Amino acid sequence: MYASSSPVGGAVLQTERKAYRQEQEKKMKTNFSGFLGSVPGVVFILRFLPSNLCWLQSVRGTHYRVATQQQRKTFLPLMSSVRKKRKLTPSEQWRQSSAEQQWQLFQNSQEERCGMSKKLLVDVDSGVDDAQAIMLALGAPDVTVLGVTCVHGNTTVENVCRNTLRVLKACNQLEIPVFKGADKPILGNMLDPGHFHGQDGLGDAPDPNAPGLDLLQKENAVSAMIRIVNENPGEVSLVATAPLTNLALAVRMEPSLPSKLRGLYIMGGNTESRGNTSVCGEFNFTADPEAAYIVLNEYQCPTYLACWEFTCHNKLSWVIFSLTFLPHLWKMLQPFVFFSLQEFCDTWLAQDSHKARFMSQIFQHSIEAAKTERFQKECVAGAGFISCDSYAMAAALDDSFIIESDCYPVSVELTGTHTRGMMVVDTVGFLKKTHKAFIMKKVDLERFKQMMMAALK
Ligand SMILES: [Ca+2]
Repeated sequence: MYASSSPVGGAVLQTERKAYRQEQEKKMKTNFSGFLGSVPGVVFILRFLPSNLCWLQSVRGTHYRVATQQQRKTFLPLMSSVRKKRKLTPSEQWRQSSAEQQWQLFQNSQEERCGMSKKLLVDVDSGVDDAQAIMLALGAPDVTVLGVTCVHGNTTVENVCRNTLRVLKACNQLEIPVFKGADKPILGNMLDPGHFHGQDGLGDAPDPNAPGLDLLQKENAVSAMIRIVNENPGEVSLVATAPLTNLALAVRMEPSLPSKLRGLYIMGGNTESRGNTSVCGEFNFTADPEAAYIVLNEYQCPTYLACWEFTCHNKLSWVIFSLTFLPHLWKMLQPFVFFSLQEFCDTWLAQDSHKARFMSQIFQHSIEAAKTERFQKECVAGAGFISCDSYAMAAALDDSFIIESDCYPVSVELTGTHTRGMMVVDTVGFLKKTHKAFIMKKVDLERFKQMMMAALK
């Protein structure tokens, strides 16, 4: 019997997360080989590595930090003086005060460097909603984006690279490495993405001062993905908001890659056969069904899916079209409108910041496209502000974001005339798969709004 929705699904989610972390901790602990001491309040264990480095482990948490031998020499005298509770001479007091400051600086620098921060690797086909997802990550505290890998999808992979660099520039984070990946799906040709995000994928609002492609890394996206995960085993959350070609190629090159991930967060697929690209196909899966099949079957790590219908059901409020067509009337009526009718998207874009102005510029095309009959038909639960990719990102950023999820084995239809690319949810167990994915059902929308607002501050 498979777990269905919460509270069962939520409990399974928590249990599997806990088990996965415990397993990762166990793996880390096996690398240690020594024991040193403790200070009151928080217990620390220092264990030495053969490479003349030592690991500092907070026993109460799950975070591991690295200290050099030189840094160890700095805080070891402090630890011993703190433990000896005798009256200190003025000279010793001065030395202890100095040591305490050094200790605090050491702690802060370690936490900043590799302690509390979540490590993300993002695979995109930017894409205005990819831009929104990237900005969500860059606006979140304690998050390190280790790199952005680009793939075909909403536009050509060259445009995707260009757009991604523009987003990073708007956020003043051009130091984040960007890698170019696959320019077409594993089989067949690139799907026509339509024009929801504009011809260039970023709202057809060009920037004459946009960063050039010379800023791209020389390394290919697929090998970069493998390298970055190998350098941070058990720590990287991989967020995929595009056709899954890069991820599929990566796991074929490095089959152990999924076992080294902290988690995989995907925007893609559908649960009710509702298509936004073909009759039954969601765009990211339909753009490369073989890649989606490989990823859903070979990534055995904790996997979280933000599917098309879910994003529609959890839309945010739009502008009030009928009234914004009449700005003078809207201005007169606004003071008398209940506060609850204030639309999120308006408030979001009206923030006085460079990021908000950038988003207003690139988002205008999508706002207009959303008024079309075609898009209205695509939406499952009526029109609204659906930032699809941001839901997968939010789940990766905040472990408490998902309130309710289904937990089932999933796969992808590869051969149907009308159903190629459709996600398959095995609610009974016909596929005999042991790995199950968490399919998001209910999320903390208030938290989502806060994260979105912070992204444009
Ligand atoms: Ca995307």
